[in-house]
Amino acid sequence: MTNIAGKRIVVVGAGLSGLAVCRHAISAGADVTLSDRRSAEQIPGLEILDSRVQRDLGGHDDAVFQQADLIVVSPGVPLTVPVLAKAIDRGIPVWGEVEYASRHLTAPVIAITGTNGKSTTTELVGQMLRGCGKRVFVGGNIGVPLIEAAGQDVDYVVVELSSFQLETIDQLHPRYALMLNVSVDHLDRYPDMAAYVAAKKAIFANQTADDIAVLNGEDELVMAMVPGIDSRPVRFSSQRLLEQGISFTQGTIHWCNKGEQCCFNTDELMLSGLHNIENVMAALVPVLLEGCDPEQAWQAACRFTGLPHRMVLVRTLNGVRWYNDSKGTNLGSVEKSVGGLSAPVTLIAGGKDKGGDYRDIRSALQGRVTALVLIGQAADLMEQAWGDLCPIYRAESMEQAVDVAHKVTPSPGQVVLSPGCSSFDMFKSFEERGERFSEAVRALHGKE
Ligand code: UMA
Ligand code: ADP
Repeated sequence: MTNIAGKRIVVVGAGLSGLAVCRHAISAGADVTLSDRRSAEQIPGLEILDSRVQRDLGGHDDAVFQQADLIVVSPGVPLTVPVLAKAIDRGIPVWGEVEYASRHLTAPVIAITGTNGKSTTTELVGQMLRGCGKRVFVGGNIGVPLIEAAGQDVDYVVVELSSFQLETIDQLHPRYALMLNVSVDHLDRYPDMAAYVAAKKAIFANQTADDIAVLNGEDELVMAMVPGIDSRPVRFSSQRLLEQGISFTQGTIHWCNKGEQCCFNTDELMLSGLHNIENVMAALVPVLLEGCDPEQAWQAACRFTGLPHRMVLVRTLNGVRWYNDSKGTNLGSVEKSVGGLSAPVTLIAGGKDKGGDYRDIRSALQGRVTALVLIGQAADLMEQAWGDLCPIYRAESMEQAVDVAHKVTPSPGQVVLSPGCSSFDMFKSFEERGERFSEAVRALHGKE
C-alpha cells in the first residue's frame, strides 16, 4: 500500500478515471491538482468534485506538472503530450490510473487483455466467480475505474485492461493474466504494431512462477510472447484438443489440468459464435484453478446473455434481422461479427479511423456483404478498400444510414452495425452510437 498523504499529485484527464483518482487521493490526504485540456464548463461531474481539489483546466500548465511528486494519467491521454514527456524526462513518476489503483488493492487480481473479447470475458469471470459464492469487484476498461475497488471487501478483483492502461503500469501484479488475442488496433496511437504488442505484453511483466498466464494457443502474436513470460502458461484452443489446458472440439469444452479433467456442453450457452466459446474457455481457467465448483461456474456462464452493443438482435422486420454491434470498433471484431452471418448482409460501417488496413478483412466480407452503408471519417478509406465488393452507399447520420439499409436490404436478410472504427467523430461513445442505431431501427415501420 502506497502512502500518498501530503504528496503533490497531479491527475491528468477529468473523465471517469481522473475524477475517481481525485476522489481517492483527496480523501487519502494528498495535495491534488486536476489537469485537463478542456475548460470547466465542458467537464461533466466537475461541479460535485471536492473543492479541495485544485484545478488546472483549459490546457496543461507546465509549472504545475514540474512541481508534482507524482502524476497520475488517464488512459486516453498519450504519454507524448509535451508536459508529460518533459516530466518523464525529469524523472517524475508517471503512473496510469490502473497502477495507482493497484497500490491500493489487497485482493488477488485477475487481469484480462487482448484486442477483442476483453469486456465479455471480464464479465464472464465476474459472473462465474459470483455464481460460485465469491465476492468480486469487476472493473477497468469495461467502464468502472479500477480505483473504485480500493477499500472494497472482496475475494477477487477482476479487471479489463486496455493497451493504453498497460502502457503506464509499474508494479501491477496479476495472479492471472489473460491474453485473448492480438490483431491490428489503435494504430492511430502507436507508431507500429510492435509498439502495440509491447504495451499488451506488459500484463505479464510482474508475474512470477506462482502466477498463471492464460494464452490463446492458436494466436501467433500471443504465442510469440511466451519466451518473455515467467508465470505458468495455460493455453486455450478452439481448433484442437489439448492434453493440458482448455480446448473446444465437437460441441464440447475439455479442461485438463495435472490429471484433473472435466467437460462442458457448449449447446447450453446462450452466447453464440466460436469467438465467444474462446472467451468462455479463457474465463473458466482462473475460476477452475481457484478451486470453484465446475458445475456452478458453468451454470453461471450459461445464464450470461452477453453485453449490450455486441451483436445484439434489435428486431426482425419484414424478414430482415437488425444487429447492433457498435462495440465492433476494429477490423478483427467486424471479421468475427460479419463472419458469423450468411448472405445477404448489409453492413453499416465507418467512424474515426484507427490506422489499420481495411483490405485485411476483404475475404470475410466477400460473398456475404451485399451492400455497404458508410458513415464518418473513415468512409473514403473503406470505399477504396471494399469498393469493388458490392454496392456502396454514403450516409451523413445514423438515422440516414438505417433508412438506406432499410431500402436496400432484401428479405430474408440481415443488417449489422459493426463500424470497425471508434465512435468519437460522430458520437460521445460506442454506447451512444449503438443506442442511436437501435432507436432508428425501432422507429422503422413494417411487419415484425
Ligand atoms: N485529455 C486531456 N489531455 C489530453 C487528452 C485527453 O486532458 O491530451 C482529457 C480529455 O479532455 C478528457 C479526459 O482526458 O476530459 C478523458 O480521459 P480518458 O479518455 O482516459 O477517459 P475516461 O473517462 O477516464 O475513460 C477511460 C477509458 N478511456 C480510454 O481509454 C480512451 C475508458 O475506456 C474506461 O472505461 C475508463 O477509463 C474506466 O477505466 C473506454 C475506451 O474507449 C471504453 N477504451 C479504449 C477501447 O476500449 O478501445 C481503450
Ligand atoms: P473488447 O472489450 O475487447 O472490445 P468485447 O467483449 O466488448 O471486446 O467484444 C467486442 C466485439 O469483439 C464483439 O462484438 C465481437 O464482434 C468481437 N469479439 C468478441 N470476442 C472476441 C474474440 N474472442 N475474438 C475475436 N473477436 C471477438
